Amino acid sequence: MSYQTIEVRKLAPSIGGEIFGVDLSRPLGNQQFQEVHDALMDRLVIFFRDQQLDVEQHKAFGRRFGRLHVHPAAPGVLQGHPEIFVIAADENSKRVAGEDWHSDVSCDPEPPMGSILYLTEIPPDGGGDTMFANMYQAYETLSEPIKTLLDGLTAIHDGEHVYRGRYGVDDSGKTYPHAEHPIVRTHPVTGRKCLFVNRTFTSRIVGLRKGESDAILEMLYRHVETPEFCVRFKWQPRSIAFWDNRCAQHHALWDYYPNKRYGHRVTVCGDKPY
Ligand SMILES: O=C(O)CCC(=O)C(=O)O
Repeated sequence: MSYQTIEVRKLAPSIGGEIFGVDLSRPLGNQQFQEVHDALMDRLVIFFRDQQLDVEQHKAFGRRFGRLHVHPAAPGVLQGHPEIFVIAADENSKRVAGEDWHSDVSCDPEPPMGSILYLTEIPPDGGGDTMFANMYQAYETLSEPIKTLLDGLTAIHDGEHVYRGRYGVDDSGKTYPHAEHPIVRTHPVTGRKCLFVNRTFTSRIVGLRKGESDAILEMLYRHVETPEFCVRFKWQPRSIAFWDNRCAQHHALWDYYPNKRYGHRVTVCGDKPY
């Protein structure tokens, strides 16, 4: 990849790039937008430092990539901004978002293409890193017999066990999304195949006995977490991470309790996986 308007520094061999030369509070010109998009396609997750964004500027950056997604379960806590998903933890938290490996809201029939997280408050003693894993590499490093087994299989992704009661609001009578997706999906931009099951949302493989499904999913979840597929991002106040949910999974480390960590996420809608 060669870039004219930005600089991209790799953070790990196969995933993660830190982007320099962009001020995300201003509208991106067409060439810079294209280069940021290319960097995301190439690195799967891209990072920006020292950005100063208000909520409207954050949403405007997200809209450059597509329609904004409204979370199916989290109550919009920023008045007038249902597209802002608040990421917050402090001494009263019982859990935090993304504590296990996942691809965002994969239980949606059309799961989000990407997520743009902007953190403004970081735990003072360190911690709160986010890990990202490359799902192209996860697929490509499976043995041929396992690839053959998985190609053509689908799995159910369920929101019910993740979201029911989670946000402390009365959700009786509410239904949460669930969807059936191919276990191996094709990225609509790069055309490459990637593994698309995750520990948080995927509940079973269609057509297999429960024991078979559980065993294969556990094997795949462990494979996804292979350290060589990962990059680990250390946040600073006003850093941004923008990840492609179609080909990367992530895991937020909660090793900083009872300290505070705070930010906003804008999520870009995606398409039905194929
Ligand atoms: O807090 C983080 O670093 C990521 C949280 C998360 O998993 C998410 O926004 O999907």
